Amino acid sequence: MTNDIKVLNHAADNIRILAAAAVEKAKSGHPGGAMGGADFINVLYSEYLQYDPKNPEWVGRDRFFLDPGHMAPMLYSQLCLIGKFTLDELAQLRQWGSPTTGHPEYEIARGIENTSGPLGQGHVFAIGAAIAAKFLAAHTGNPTFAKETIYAYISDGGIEEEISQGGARIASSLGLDNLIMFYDSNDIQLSTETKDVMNEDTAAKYRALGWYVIEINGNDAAQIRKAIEEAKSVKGQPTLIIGKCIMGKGALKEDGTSYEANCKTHGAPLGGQAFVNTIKNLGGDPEKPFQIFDDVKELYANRAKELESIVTERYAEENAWAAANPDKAKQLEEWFAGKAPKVDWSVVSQKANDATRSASAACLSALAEQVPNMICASADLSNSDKTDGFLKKTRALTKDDFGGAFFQAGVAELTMACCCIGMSLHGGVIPACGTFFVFSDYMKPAVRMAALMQLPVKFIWTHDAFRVGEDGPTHEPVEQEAQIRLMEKLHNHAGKPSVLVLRPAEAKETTEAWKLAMDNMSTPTALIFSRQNINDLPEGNDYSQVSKGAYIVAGSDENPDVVCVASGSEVSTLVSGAELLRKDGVKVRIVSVPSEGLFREQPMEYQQKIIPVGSKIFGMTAGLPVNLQGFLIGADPKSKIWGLESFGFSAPYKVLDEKLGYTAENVYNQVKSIL
Ligand SMILES: Cc1ncc(C[n+]2csc(CCOP(=O)(O)OP(=O)(O)O)c2C)c(N)n1
Ligand SMILES: [Mg+2]
Repeated sequence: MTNDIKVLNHAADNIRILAAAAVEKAKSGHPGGAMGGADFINVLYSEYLQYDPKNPEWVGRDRFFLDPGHMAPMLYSQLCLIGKFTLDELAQLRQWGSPTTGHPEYEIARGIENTSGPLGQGHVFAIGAAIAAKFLAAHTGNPTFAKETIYAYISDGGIEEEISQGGARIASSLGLDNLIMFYDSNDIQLSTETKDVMNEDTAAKYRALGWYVIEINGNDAAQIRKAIEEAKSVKGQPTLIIGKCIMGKGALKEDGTSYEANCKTHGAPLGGQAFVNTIKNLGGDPEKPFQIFDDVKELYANRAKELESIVTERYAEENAWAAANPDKAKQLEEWFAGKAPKVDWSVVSQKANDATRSASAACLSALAEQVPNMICASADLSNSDKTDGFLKKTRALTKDDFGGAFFQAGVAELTMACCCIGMSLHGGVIPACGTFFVFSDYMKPAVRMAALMQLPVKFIWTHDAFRVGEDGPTHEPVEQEAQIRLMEKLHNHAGKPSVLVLRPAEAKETTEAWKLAMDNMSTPTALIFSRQNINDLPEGNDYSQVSKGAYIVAGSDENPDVVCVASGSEVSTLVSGAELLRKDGVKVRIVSVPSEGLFREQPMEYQQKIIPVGSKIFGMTAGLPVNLQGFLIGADPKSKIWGLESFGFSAPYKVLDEKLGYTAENVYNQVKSIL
């Protein structure tokens, strides 16, 4: 329906009033951007965004991703107009226990697909969601996914963040014509104006990247409407609508002069008389600003009716498809239920003494065959991070063919991670992505967001230690494991370690680690694998114990003189060191710890059984000693950890093992020194 522009403007003013009032009441927040963007969000929600007011989880809905999460007051105010939040809740912005938090992450029941606190990530989440929609359209044939539009809202900050380059490249190369991004170009940022920091031609930049670009006045409802219409008809390209917006539109200062286009309105309440003047100027009541105007109520009541008939039609199409494809329909339901997939792991056979990255490839190969909604990605390292185990069983996603399941992300680790997060936010798919462990540094901000949002993205990191020595210190992870293991110590709001971090000791442990990763649908999982071959653990090892995070390796002695602790390939170094120690009559227990976080979740009784209080501990890690220092609590004071305390060195890995003390002989010497 085409609404009267006057009513649309009134509704946008209503959003401006609500956003400014919520920030004023909270005494903190961001009114300026929210007031400038109100016209776009209002036209989108009153005329275009397709969703089911009665069924927020509807799989075929359009999705709106707000990259500048600081503009949440705009989104909350809009969501008040469609009944997802009450005005009372809006008035509780940013307060303890209130549903209207600062920078909300996601809450689909309330109509929040995502807002990003860290600028830049949010619009790339949208790009990931658009990939997921294309994937589901191709893999299910359900016509609803081809009708979905993913809307992203980006601001100056997001355009400036480097990730926008990666996101724009991917959206273009995959021809994401289901993606419409609105750029709120208001020339103002937090502490500067855009002219102080950029002189690019953003329209030309996106055109050069292969986008369809439309430039409009972002506060003009008629132009916004026309631009969205045009964008929806574009085929084969994503669209960027650049809207010149006025920061703090309608705002007045204390003295009644214009408060528009002023940095000060970015992140602080308008304040006192300025607030009063502004609300009056926008047609509101400064005494009672939390109100919805009658004509605005009517505008959205009409839209609700319209949506009813839109979704009735869409459900009819979906039902016809489901009737013709009952098996696929059942499968689709399971995919969106977020349940762990059923996998027959018995088909995975591991080669003796293999590198864990190759063992991971064997698992990925089985997953490609058995988990039809899994998408695996690599940042241009598939043959090295061994995600090619997956790729060999499918094909890469391309602009013209989303029938494959491998996402070639190019060399852009943060972008890749954010795309995977966006896929997960969309729902219906299980994303995984791989690169070298040292480049996890490029991905941390996204891992943190996945952890905070409890999204089951699988991060595959290979080349786990200094044993990539020939490439030199730049490529040798040292502190990365300690960093990522901090995420195991950081608990999510459900009380669980926010990331499950697994570094298996050898090939068969790798299968167990992948099992745990696939079963874990409530947090991200990090899988850390070796480049080099590793000797298998002794015969008779009980691999079912891997799920406890730490366990006693087969061949360990009763009543040990020393408990040796490690993860990854250092476990096999301990095993060979133990052979030397036993020749001297030393009794050794070896504990493999793929995940200390998981171990600490076990009952105290179990923890005590594996590592009794007062034990003499010798730990060995190719990372910082802090990786294992938790095991020294309550241990014999002579206990020690052998770790790496500097950057790596350039040399073949076997030489580095010798030079840095990762040998059976050094295990022998170190243990002897503490007995
Ligand atoms: C990655 C990241 N860096 C810095 C910030 C802090 N920050 C929040 S908003 C902002 C300025 C953003 O300006 P713009 O995107 O133009 O928003 P507007 O001022 O127009 O509302 C900054 C630096 C952030 N949220 N995320
Ligand atoms: Mg701005």
